Amino acid sequence: MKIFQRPPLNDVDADGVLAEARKLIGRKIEQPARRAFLQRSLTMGGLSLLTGCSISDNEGVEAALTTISRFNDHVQGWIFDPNQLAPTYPESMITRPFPFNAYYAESEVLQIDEESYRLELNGMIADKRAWKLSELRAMQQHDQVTRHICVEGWSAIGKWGGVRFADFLRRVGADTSAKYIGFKCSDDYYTSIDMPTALHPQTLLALTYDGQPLPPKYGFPMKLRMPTKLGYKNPKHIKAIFVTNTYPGGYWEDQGYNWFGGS
Ligand SMILES: Nc1nc2c(c(=O)[nH]1)N[C@H]1C(S)=C(S)[C@@H](COP(=O)(O)O)O[C@H]1N2
Ligand SMILES: [Mo]
Repeated sequence: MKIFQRPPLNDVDADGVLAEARKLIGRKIEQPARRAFLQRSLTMGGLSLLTGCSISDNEGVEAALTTISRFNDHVQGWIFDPNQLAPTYPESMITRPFPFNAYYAESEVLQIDEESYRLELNGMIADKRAWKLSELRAMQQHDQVTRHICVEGWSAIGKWGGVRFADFLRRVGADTSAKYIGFKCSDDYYTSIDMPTALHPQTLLALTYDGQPLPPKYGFPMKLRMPTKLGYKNPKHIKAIFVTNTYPGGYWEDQGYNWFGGS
């Protein structure tokens, strides 16, 4: 499991790092509420958590800034803008092999049984009947080739296919005036997202990777794929989805990662 240390503030040029971060991240933050939120959350520890880098030495500061600059170059054009679509790419640009990441090693990836699997629904949803995988496969499927960005400093292009999450939410009668959608995963990971992102046309309940059923390491039987959000916001091995007005947090979010984590 990865643990990010909070460095002592006097070891680093805190003002310099924060000024740079605000310049890079802050530029796209138009809404006053979000600006206030980021100003509150972008503390020194928060910066190291956001970047996943130790900033207790010069090398760490360099790495943190490189990560933020990379965000600036590749991401800032769209990831912090809720009104834009994330870019899509030709299949020739797919990263092979696509990286695996989780809070544990690849050898510990769960093997979920397809026959007994049921997707559970809870909270502000009219029809809470559990779903079989075959029923989800019978809904209209969409494919997209998008970039996944992990705060550990890598990004990769992949192809995911599945049901538009907005279609699914409407089908089950989710209350789309609610604030949050929460996800519980079979590996005890958990996260939550805002309703506008849940309804975003590129948000997919992904059942396939590169045209094949989602392999275990990429989250079988399903993951939520959001090209407008950072990697840790994309839950794999989803076992339950709930709609709520009570802030559900998340595995990394509860350890200081930015909750919004994207557009
Ligand atoms: N269930 C679950 N989902 C998860 C994680 C996890 O540990 N467990 N890690 C997150 C992080 S930090 C990343 S970068 C991506 C990695 O997805 P990949 O293995 O398809 O690259 O999954 C995200 N979703
Ligand atoms: Mo990640």
